[in-house]
Amino acid sequence: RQEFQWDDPFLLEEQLSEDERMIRDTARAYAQEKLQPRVIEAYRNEATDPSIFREMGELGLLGVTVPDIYGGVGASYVAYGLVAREVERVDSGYRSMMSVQSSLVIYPIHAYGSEAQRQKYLPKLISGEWIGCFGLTEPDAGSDPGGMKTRAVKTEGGYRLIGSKMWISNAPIADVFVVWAKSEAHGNAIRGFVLEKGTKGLSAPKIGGKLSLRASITGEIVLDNVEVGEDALLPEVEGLKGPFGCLNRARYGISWGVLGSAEFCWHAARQYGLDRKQFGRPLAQTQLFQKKLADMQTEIALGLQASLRVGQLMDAGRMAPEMISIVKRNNCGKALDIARAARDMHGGNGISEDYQVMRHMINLETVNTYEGTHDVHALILGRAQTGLQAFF
Ligand code: TGC
Ligand code: FAD
Repeated sequence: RQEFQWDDPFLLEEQLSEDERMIRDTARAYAQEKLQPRVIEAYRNEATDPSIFREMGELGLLGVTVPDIYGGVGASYVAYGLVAREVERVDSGYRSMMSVQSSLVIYPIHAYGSEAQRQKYLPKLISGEWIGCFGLTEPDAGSDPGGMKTRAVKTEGGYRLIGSKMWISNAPIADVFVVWAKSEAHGNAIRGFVLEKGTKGLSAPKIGGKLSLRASITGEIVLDNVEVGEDALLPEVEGLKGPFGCLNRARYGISWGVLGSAEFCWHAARQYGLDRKQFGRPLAQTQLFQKKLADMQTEIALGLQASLRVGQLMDAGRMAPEMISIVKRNNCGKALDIARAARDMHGGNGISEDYQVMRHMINLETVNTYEGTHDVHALILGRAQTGLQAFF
C-alpha cells in the first residue's frame, strides 16, 4: 500500500522539477524566516516595508520567468506559481507586492516594451531596486476597464496624460508606473505608458483605512497633465489585450498564492484541533471537525493539481485565458471558505492576530475581488461555453 501523505495527498512534490523545487525552497525559507516574523506588526500598523522588494530581488524571486539577460532566472510558470504560494502562505499582501512587480510591471515591459525600455527598466525592477505599479482600474471603471476615462493626448514630442486610477497596489512607493490610457492618436485605443516617479503632474496618494491587505500599500494615481516623450509608450501592444495579457499571468499566480494562504489556515486548524480539548477529548476527534479538515484537504489538493496543470500548459505555450479564470475563481473562492472555517474552528482565539487565520480570511476578501471578481470570472466562463455575452 502506498503511504498516504496527509499534507500532500497527490504527491505534488514528485511532479515538480529539481529547479522548481529549488526556487520553491528559496521562497519558502525567505517567507518563513524574513516575512513571517514581521507580518503581524506590519498588518496591525498598516505598514509596508519597501526593502522587501530588494530582499526578494536579491534572491531572484522577482520576474522569475524573465531570461537572465535582463537579470531574471528564466524559470517556468510553475516555479512562479510556487513562489506565490510560499509568499502568500505568510500574507496575501506580500504576494500582492511580488505579483504586481513580476506580472504587471516586469511582464508588460518585457513583452510589449522596446529594447531600450527593457534595458532601462528590467534589471532594476528584477533586482528590486525599483518598485513598480500597474494602473488599470479607475474610480468609475473596475470590472469594466474598457470604460476607462484616462486619456493620452498627442503633443509635439510625445503625449499628455490626463485622468486618475484607483486602488493601485504599490503606487505610493512606486518608482515606475505602467499606466493604461485611451490614446487619441491611436483611434482611442487603449495603450500602455511607462511613467517615472517625480514626473510633473504625477502623484500617488495612499488610500488609508483598508481593513484587508494591510501589509501592502495601495494608492490612487493622479495624472494631472503629465507630459511624457514618445519613448514612454509601450510600442508592441494596442487594445485591452495589453493589460489582459498581464492579468493572465497575475491571475494564474494568484491561483497558487491563495492555496498557500488556505494551507496555512488548514494546518493551523488541524493543529489547534489536536491541541485543544473540549468535552474531554481533542476537538480533532469530533466528526464535525474532521469533516471540515477533509473538505479543506480535498479542495486544496484539487486546486493545486489544477494550477499545476495550467502552469504546465502555460510553459508549453498552450494556455487559454479561460483556464486561468477557472483556477483564479475557484481557488480564491475555496481559499476564502477554508479561511472562514479555520477562523470558526479556532473559536474565540480565531479572532486574535496571534493565530493569524482571521488576517488570512480578511485578506482573501480582497483577493477574491481583485484581478476580476469571482462573478466576473463566472461571466467569462459562461460566455466561453454559451457564446452569449452576459456582462451587459
Ligand atoms: P472583451 O471584448 O472580452 O476583450 C477585449 C479584447 O481583449 C482581449 N482579451 C484578452 N486577451 C488576453 N487575455 C485575456 N484574458 C483576454 N480577455 C480579453 C479580447 O480578445 C479582445 O481583443 P481584441 O483584439 O478582439 O480587441 O472585453 P470586455 O470589455 O467585454 O471585457 C470584459 C471582462 C469582464 C472580461 C473584462 O473586462 C475583465 O476581465 N474585467 C475584470 C477587470 C480586472 O481584472 N481588473 C484587474 C485590475 S488589476 C488588479 O486588480 C491588480 S491587483 C494585483 C495585486 O495587488 O496582486
Ligand atoms: P465593480 O466592478 O464595481 O463590482 C462591484 C460588484 O458588482 C462585484 O461584486 C462585481 O462582481 C459585480 N459586477 C460587476 N459587473 C457585473 C456584471 N456585469 N454582472 C454581474 N455582477 C457584476 N487595480 C489595478 O488596476 N491595479 C492594482 O494594482 C490594483 N490593486 C488593488 C488592490 C486592492 C487592495 C483592491 C481592493 C483592488 C485593487 N485593484 C487594482 C482594483 C480591482 O481590480 C477592482 O477592485 C476589481 O477589478 C473590481 O472592480 P470594482 O472595485 O470597481 O468593483
